[in-house]
Amino acid sequence: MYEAIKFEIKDSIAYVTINRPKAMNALNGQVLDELLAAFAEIDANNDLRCVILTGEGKAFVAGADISEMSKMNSIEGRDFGAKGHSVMNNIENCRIPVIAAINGFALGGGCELSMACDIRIASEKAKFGQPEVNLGLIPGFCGTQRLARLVGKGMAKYMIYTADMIDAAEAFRIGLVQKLVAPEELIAECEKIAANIASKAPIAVRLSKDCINNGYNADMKTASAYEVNAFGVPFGTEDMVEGTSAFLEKRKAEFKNK
Ligand code: CO8
Repeated sequence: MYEAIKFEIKDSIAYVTINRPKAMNALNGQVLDELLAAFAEIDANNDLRCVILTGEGKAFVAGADISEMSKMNSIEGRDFGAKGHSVMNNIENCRIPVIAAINGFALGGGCELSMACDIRIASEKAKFGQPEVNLGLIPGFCGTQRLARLVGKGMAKYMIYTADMIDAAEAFRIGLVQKLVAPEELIAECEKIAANIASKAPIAVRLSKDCINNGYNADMKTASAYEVNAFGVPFGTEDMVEGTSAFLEKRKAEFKNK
């Protein structure tokens, strides 16, 4: 069913791997369609707890497919941009956390894809950049917005106007990635983080994600009201009873997503 991506489930973790290594995993229409399908499957599967998104070979994703874009007119370009936005929004709003395991180049649409994920863990060999102005384009998968929100307006403008590539250490320094690891340890480290998240109360993780995503762009009063309401939701759930009882009984909680 999937050709341009690989989609696997092990235990409660979904693995999505962009699989066009000969084209540096460039995002063409087919990859975007398959990502939409995979994340719809993930959202419909109540047994999953975390997603690891990575790229096959030496790139995470080296951007949108330049060859495909070079033939588009402005309406097709707009439609392609809209599809990219749907993918990024579906990942950002996925019911469960999504970890980007950044194994190599994360450029243009690839950097934007990583920014739609909840957490970015990078190989020490990864490279980041928004090189669109080199091509007469602008970041079109919401990079102008997400990059500025993640690293601040000044650094986002510097990266986008100059198109300079930055290395993994610099990406870590500016807060674009949360952790750097040796290349051979990347997936194992992401699995460790995913397993840790999977051991927590799923409803609480989901509500926390909701609050951060929905509150981040709202004013403090609205965001605070959102959190107050979300805080009330888990009261009385089986998992809240289990979590609080386990603490009081000095044992490890076993959550059921109920
Ligand atoms: N699209 C299509 N093909 C690509 C892309 C890409 N983004 N990146 C690499 N490839 C292909 C190359 O053409 C090459 O193909 P072939 O073997 O057939 O010649 C193959 O992948 C291997 O690439 P290189 O030989 O260039 O490998 P290097 O190791 O020398 O260099 C780089 C790797 C640095 C990653 C280099 O390939 C590169 O600079 N790639 C382009 C990076 C780039 O400019 N990305 C931004 C693209 S624009 C974008 O992402 C816009 C997002 C928003 C879209 C909104 C739509 C409206």
